[in-house]
Amino acid sequence: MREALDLWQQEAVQELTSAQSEQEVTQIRIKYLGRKGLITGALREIGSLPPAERRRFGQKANQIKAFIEKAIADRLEELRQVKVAQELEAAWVDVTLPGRRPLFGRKHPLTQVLDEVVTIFIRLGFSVAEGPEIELDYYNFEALNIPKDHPARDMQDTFYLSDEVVLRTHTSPVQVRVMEQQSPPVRIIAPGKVYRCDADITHTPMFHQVEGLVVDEGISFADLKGVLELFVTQFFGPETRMRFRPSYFPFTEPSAEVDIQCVICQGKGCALCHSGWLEILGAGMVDPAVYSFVNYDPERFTGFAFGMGIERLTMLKYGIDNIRLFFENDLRFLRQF
Ligand code: 2NM
Repeated sequence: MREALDLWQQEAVQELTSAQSEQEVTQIRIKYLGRKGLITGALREIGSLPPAERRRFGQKANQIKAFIEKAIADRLEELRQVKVAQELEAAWVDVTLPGRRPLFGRKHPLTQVLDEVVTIFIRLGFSVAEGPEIELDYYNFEALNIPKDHPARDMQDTFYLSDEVVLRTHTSPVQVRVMEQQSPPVRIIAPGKVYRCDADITHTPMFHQVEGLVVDEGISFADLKGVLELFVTQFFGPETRMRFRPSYFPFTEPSAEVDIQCVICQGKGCALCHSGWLEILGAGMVDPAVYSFVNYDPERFTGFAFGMGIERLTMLKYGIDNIRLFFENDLRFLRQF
């Protein structure tokens, strides 16, 4: 019996050494220390031994029981450490690798230029006004002194949604709406999308405009020239020359088209400008006929207005030769701004 105990101890140690999992260790525990286990059975047999041997045998069996319990606990701890080491190895990360750079977005070049234009006029004391892109014929044409038979109303240029409703062809109707709502002094710009029914090398059916309007007592053409001079020198640079050519708009009188000296050839004449000058905006003194639609007193108030296309301005500033690039969303183009 006592030899058997020694043997079980040796066997238990060997089995634990080769056990590779918690479950295998549990089987070994059951085999030796479970309710029907070998050591448990031996302890239960004590009563059948001669009284003189009971004490020594009991001590011996309990020693071996304690030894196997400790061996089991040690093996479990070893297996746990092996498992942790394997998990750490599997989750290994090289923290010295360079990170993956996130893709950074940026504002569209048209938005950048629109924001820049708006900022310049805000610093000059203008406020920003907005209005609907789907507009009544009345605000888009009628109140701007554009008569029914004017070529600007032609089906070719205007997206008509119904007899009375159009996609606005300029942002001037925003200014009419503001004048209808408030009396002078008015000092506003109206930036936004406008729509014209044409598409060729230089035109897209949707483009962006900024228009400006100043109405007060004593506003003159000199004020218009001063404001536009400040705008042009801030937007294109302090050396930029500017010139006015007489023109015609139904809503201004007198009217002018404004050129800047060519940004490419500085006025010598090149493939872009031919003449040395580039047209950048239209302007004029608001026609008294417009005031009659918004109930302004034309004897008391005068004002100027101007309008420019953001696509054209952006193309001139950055030397872009094709307006479609703005609408293709090719990142190789957009990332350059
Ligand atoms: C332009 C050129 C000249 C203009 C006129 C008005 C209004 F509402 F006051 F009558 N707004 N914008 C105007 C004048 C626009 O764009 C080339």
